[in-house]
Amino acid sequence: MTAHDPRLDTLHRDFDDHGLIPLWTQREDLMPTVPRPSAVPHRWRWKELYELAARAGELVPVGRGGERRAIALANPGLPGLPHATATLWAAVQYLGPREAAPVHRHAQNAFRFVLEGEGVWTIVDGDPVAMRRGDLLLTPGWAWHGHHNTTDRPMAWLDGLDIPLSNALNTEFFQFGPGELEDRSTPVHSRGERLWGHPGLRPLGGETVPHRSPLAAYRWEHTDAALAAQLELSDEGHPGAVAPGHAAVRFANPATGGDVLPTLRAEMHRLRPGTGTAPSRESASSVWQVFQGSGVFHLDGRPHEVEQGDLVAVPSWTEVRVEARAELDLFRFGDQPVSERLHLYLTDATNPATAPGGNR
Ligand code: GTQ
Ligand code: FE2
Repeated sequence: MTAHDPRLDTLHRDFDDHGLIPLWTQREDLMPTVPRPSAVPHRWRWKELYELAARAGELVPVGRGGERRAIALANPGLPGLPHATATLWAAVQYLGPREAAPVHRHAQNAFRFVLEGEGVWTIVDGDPVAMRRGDLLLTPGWAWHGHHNTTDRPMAWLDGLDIPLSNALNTEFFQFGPGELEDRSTPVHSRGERLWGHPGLRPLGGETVPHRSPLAAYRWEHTDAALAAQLELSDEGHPGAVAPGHAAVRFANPATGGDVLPTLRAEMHRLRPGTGTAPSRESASSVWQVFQGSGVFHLDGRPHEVEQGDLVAVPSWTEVRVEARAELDLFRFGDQPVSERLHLYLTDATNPATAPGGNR
């Protein structure tokens, strides 16, 4: 068999006619030596996002059918798709004064992270959960949820979901709830927080399912205090921070210590001004949002300046290095629980293919 044998062209055409594709023409794309995502590293400016969301607020009603005034980050490497990375949905959701988003539920896992504002309650399986600046709010798969704005000001926040993953696996299920939100009460603390929101204390009567955090809200005052304490301890010479000047926490299911959602990990990082992270890669994708401060994301060596609210997509195996200009608080979420649980999670330090005697 030679490359010039005309029978080879005929064979390839016949493959095509029979719904077949040979490995040898596509091996490098199908099975690259390291992940080569179509999604690209990218930054979105919060200022621009917010302004566009506000315009949608004037023109687009929230209601049954469309369900949410949510505008997704669309990765330029995935043209036409509302995907931030191959697996992650990240959107700005905008709710005008006194507006309500109808109750529904779906198999996809969701959370909200609040950059600014307050006065919206999200009702998760009948438990009203206040949304305030710096809070992480969970909506696990199949939980009923609707949101309502109790104020005369609009509010916008970040939604994170595993929609693209669910699309890839074709595991999408969705159900409408009653049109009207049944409970418009506005408690400061949700029932889940009253039961589970006390550090180190597990309620003896608390019922849980292992894959679902019983806590729907992670409050900024706790996250902030945890990060501040890590930095203080590290100043005093004690271990605990990731590195000098770099504190970080993972949001955890208080019943299991595991990730907050089966498919999504969430973290908060604090970097002192002038500090930076070591460059790293992993076989998982993330989206970062600047909660406060400013800095630079170096993504595969290219610098992207960021300020408050800006969002950054980091596809699998992108090299990331973060530098803080002003003290930098960063929210991050990613699909790490998926690759970890499937034993597919590698970093540049643990990639066996870089061992001697392997790849050229
Ligand atoms: O708030 O329920 O950004 O169902 C995408 C899908 C938000 C939500 C999104 C959703 C929601
Ligand atoms: Fe939803």
